[in-house]
Amino acid sequence: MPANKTLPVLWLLSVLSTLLVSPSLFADKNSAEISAKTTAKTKVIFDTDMAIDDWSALLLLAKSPNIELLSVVANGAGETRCEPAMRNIPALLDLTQAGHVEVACGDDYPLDGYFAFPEPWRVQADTLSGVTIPDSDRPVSKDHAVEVIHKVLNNDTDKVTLLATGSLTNIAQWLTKYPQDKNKIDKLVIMGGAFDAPGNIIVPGFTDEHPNTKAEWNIYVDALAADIVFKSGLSIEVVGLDVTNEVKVTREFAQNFKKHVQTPAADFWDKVLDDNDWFIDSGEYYFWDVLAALVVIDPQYCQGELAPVNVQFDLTQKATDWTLPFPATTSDGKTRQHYDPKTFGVLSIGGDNPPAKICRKTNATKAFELFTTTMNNTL
Ligand SMILES: [Ca+2]
Repeated sequence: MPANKTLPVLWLLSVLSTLLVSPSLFADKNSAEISAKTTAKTKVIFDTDMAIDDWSALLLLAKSPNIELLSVVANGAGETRCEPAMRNIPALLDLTQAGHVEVACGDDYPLDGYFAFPEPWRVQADTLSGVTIPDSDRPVSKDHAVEVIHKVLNNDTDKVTLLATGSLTNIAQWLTKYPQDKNKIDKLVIMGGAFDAPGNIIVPGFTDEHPNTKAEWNIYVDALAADIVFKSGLSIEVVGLDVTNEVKVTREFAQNFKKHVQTPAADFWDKVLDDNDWFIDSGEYYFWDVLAALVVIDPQYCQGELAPVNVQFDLTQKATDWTLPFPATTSDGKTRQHYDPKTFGVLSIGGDNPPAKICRKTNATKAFELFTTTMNNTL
């Protein structure tokens, strides 16, 4: 009996002496934990309007070793329309090694107002800029994007990052219908808005006479949705024109990218760049959505400050010149209203909304490098 009692004591002494002479055991355990944390993938729901810059953001997310892409949703209020988006998203995913991704679409029109992207841009978005890729057999959900966002969030125990690179229509509708889901969100990264930088609504050859000099397109097409989002209390990071102006797509970048092409995703993107050489030469093409995706992949790409963001929208009695054949009622059954195009969707710092992080600076050189290497990885 005495011998048996001494065994645990001896074992404890042995363990203690091992630990005392082997501090590396602690170090190894700690570094293993740190390694596990740093290699944990960020789970992402991507809300996109599937225009030229969204395609590269989608491929980048799907190919990033740091990202687990849970869902990709679109709507018809942004640049693309639902039907082509539901064809193009699965087809682009097939150019990557992505596993199952929930794909769905939402409403065809913004929450309110009568504003839309110029029709030629929408045609280009719907047709992948004329670059053909095979159709996919991946399933597409028949459910509304809002229901799919809710389902995906509730199927997962981890917190999820939202990335929105189109109108905020889906996100606003989801927040309104399922406010209890907010605690499942790590953060929402938005490509949209302009603060000190000029807006981008006036585009030569398309919208020359437009009176709005301050808004950015994603906020402009559905400012009521943006207002709901900025009031929500979600942790928000805003990748607006102030910071995306640092990541202009140049001919030098396109030529360098071409030299590195070695995957189907990169090959597709190289063809898109070839077809858009006029856009690159115009000096008006920036990595808007790509930078927002990079902020999701690595927060260092957003350096900025916290501030409340106010969204402007002013009712008017005058029907706008840009009135399209929108339905007279909104999706929640109210009469669709007219707003002043001059001020619609203008963001400003101030007001009572919870603070959001405004991205002001990034590392453009590293951003382009990481984009090129990720698009060409063969993981
Ligand atoms: Ca977009």
